[in-house]
Amino acid sequence: MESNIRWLVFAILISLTFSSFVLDHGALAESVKPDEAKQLRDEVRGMFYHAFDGYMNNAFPLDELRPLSCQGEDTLGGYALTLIDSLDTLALLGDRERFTSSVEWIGKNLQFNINKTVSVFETTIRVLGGLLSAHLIASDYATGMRIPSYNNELLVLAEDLTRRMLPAFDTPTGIPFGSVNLMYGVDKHESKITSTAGGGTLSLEFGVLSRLTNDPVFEQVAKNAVRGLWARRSNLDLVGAHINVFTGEWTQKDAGIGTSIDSFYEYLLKAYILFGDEEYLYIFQEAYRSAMQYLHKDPWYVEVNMDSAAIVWPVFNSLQAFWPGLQVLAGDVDPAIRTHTAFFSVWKRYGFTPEGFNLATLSVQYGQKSYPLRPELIESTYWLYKATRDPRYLDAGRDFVASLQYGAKCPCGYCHITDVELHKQEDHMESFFLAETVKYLWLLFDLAVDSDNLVDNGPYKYIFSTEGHLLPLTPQISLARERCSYFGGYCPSNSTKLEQEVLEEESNNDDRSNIYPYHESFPITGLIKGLCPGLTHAQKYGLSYVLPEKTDREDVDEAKPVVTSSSIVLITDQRVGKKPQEEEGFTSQSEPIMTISGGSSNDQTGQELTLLESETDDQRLYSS
Ligand code: DMJ
Repeated sequence: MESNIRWLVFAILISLTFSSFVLDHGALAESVKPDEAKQLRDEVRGMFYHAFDGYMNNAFPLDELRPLSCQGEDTLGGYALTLIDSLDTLALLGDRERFTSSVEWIGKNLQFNINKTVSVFETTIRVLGGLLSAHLIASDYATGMRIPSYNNELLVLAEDLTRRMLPAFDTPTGIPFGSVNLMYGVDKHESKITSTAGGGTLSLEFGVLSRLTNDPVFEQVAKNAVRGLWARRSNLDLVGAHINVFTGEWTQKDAGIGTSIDSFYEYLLKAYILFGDEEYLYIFQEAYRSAMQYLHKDPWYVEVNMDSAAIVWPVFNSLQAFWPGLQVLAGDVDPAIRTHTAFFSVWKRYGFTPEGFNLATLSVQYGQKSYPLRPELIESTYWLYKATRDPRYLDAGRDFVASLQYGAKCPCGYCHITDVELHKQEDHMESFFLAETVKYLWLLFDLAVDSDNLVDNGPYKYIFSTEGHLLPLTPQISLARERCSYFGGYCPSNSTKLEQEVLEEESNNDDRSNIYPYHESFPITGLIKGLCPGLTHAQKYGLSYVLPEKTDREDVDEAKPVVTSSSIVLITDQRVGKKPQEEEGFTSQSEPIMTISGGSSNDQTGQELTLLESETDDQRLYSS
């Protein structure tokens, strides 16, 4: 009973705060008009060059810029990281001159035969992804940015780099070590603990490399790592945050959509869209459904124990903010809109999003006060604007620009904010500021102006890697080209139909009560251009979903898999709306290690909310 009350209080507090934030938001000035959107786009371009030139003049060829002191620092491998991460943004901005000179410099000067131990995850998403996307642009007439003298130098580098990372995958689980030495392989003292995002966010880059080199090994090891992680999911279809790559035991059992896990979900869906590999889709659908069941406290998301679903961290963390963008890609737009509004309310409150915002105390989470120029909320804003064309997303964009210009701009670039309450600047600029943050901002406003850019009006549909790198659905890469995707771009042009027409046909043709409601209630005009006609949802995706009869936990294994189509798979119990007992409060059998007392200005209850977990906040590993 007491736990029920606690849960209720928690929910009421969140929704009260949420509505007051929304009211604040409603008090905004006039909406962004086309002229202002153009000005903002140009301002964002100026932001890019302030930071890029600052890096080139003061830090290059070191990895990253120290924008306050106008110096550089090696932070990853000592290989001009920020330049590599910026390449496709240069191309997107149409800067042929700098794109060409940068590609040429990298082709001539970069080498990976170096005695450096690097993160497999960071190296993959920032360096390998940066090289591959630039290669695909520089080598292709259709992009309008082909470099005549280019001779696959970046692809050669990408392959060399990835081969140097392969020793990391030599583990009993297939899940790679977190770090590898580029010259000597994995050090014998290397930690065997890695994050789920670290092991499960390699499939796009490794898959593209396989398709460009005709060597399947890269794609195979990355997929094997995903299988290794997914095979160890809990009975609730949740994954934890950290795992031992040798024993396969979870060393951190907090499940969530943010820190340490985020891009694991992202790459499941994107790997399916890019490669047409249905195994990724099936895993995504199960993982997504479970996330929405256990982690989603509409409109927020919490972290729960992966086995019991008991809430352990009622905290918004800034890495979660990519999720609404992913939901747009998945076609689940309604919850994305609500969640974006909630997350943006945190930005409005502080002018930036802190790394953590506690939903129980409604304050910045202790030890998580900084804003390191992250792109996630801006990325989701772009996707939601693309999907809905609702001008409120442009207004949000204007707020992002204002905060960055007034709060983060510093002499040679943009500074991290160490404390969102005090707006204190720190002398560091992560390379993803140029790879992602500025890129998504520019794309947002360009979409409002004329969308005449490579992504929105180019020769291919593009998938963004988790570092914002552009990976095109070209015939060479995408085996999905014959199928219909949410992009609708692969339907023969004379056979596309409006979403609504397809839905109507489907509802006439089959019993949709058993089908996962992917296509229901789209308030979308921008993203989904058309779907191939005449196919049911099941035919399009080669699978059907059947709700099992039994819903008790003990019965789950018996309930899955249910094979219902000739071409494969599954699905299990949906148990929609049913919460496990422990989720209703913050109680469990283990000893509490931290308590948060009520009494913040927004918490009128004085209730004590107890957080449970075996690691404190500060002890947790974070992915970038
Ligand atoms: C980037 O390196 C990537 O977006 C990654 O997926 C998460 N962390 C940073 C941005 O916040």
